[in-house]
Amino acid sequence: MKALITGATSGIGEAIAVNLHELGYELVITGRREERLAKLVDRLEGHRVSSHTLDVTDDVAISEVVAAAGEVDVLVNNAGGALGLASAQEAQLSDWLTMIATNITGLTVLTHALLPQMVRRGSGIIINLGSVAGEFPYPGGNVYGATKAYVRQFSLNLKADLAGTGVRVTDIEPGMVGDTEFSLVRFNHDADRAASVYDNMTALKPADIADLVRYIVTLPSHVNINTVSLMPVDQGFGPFNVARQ
Ligand code: NDP
Ligand code: 8X3
Repeated sequence: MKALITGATSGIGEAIAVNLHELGYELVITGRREERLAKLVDRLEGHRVSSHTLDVTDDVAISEVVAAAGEVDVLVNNAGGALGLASAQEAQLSDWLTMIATNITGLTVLTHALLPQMVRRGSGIIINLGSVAGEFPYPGGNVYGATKAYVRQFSLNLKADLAGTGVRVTDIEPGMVGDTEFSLVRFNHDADRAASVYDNMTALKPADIADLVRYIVTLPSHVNINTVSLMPVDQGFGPFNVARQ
């Protein structure tokens, strides 16, 4: 069995790679940072692992990696993230466009490229990383949350089209996951601000998401988990904000 994972250079993607490797999967790990990929290959002792530097916003690079990967049983569309927490009226357009290109277009192009072989084989699992931000709005979540709402609905619509093909699709929607670079990237590498997001609370860990992936891929082939929403016990839902005069 072979799994292709995007964004395997840190956080959730890396943990999923380690977990699937332990399960005996052959891996195709990808990400933009070559030295991180090399480190992960070393950690996995190079056993049944190939790595490709891949920016998911590059369509040509996606087709090259898909051609090199061969038959893929599990696609984990994990690459993505948030840029900034500014209100819509103050956000940078370039941040919005990058999130759309990565979280939406990259995931969509890669899925389109791998679907035909899965349908031909009559098997395959696509696991997308959505977020609770795709379901619940919060101030500053604007385009990030919207990209994850796309991931959720795209996953469900894929499932609708793929009924009867044997191909399965799951959208995993986590809340706060610590020990990742998510907040570091969101806050433009301001380490103190990123760390403060997880102050005095216990966030989910990348391994929690990887354990969920392990569960999903080991289910009998007639079972499809459509969506999974999970949060730290310490996280809840915000109140509506009210602008008072
Ligand atoms: P990290 O920042 O630790 O990991 C993000 C990964 O995405 C990195 O491996 C990064 O690799 C990769 N990536 C980013 N942009 C690109 C790109 N253009 N092309 C290829 N790879 C890219 O954060 P997480 O592990 O937390 O995030 C993983 C996923 O989980 C994301 O989709 C995120 O939105 C989602 N998520 C995270 C939550 C959290 O609280 N941490 C909660 C809910 C969802 P590189 O820079 O090497 O390319
Ligand atoms: C990341 C989770 O709650 O920080 O997708 O938006 S949250």
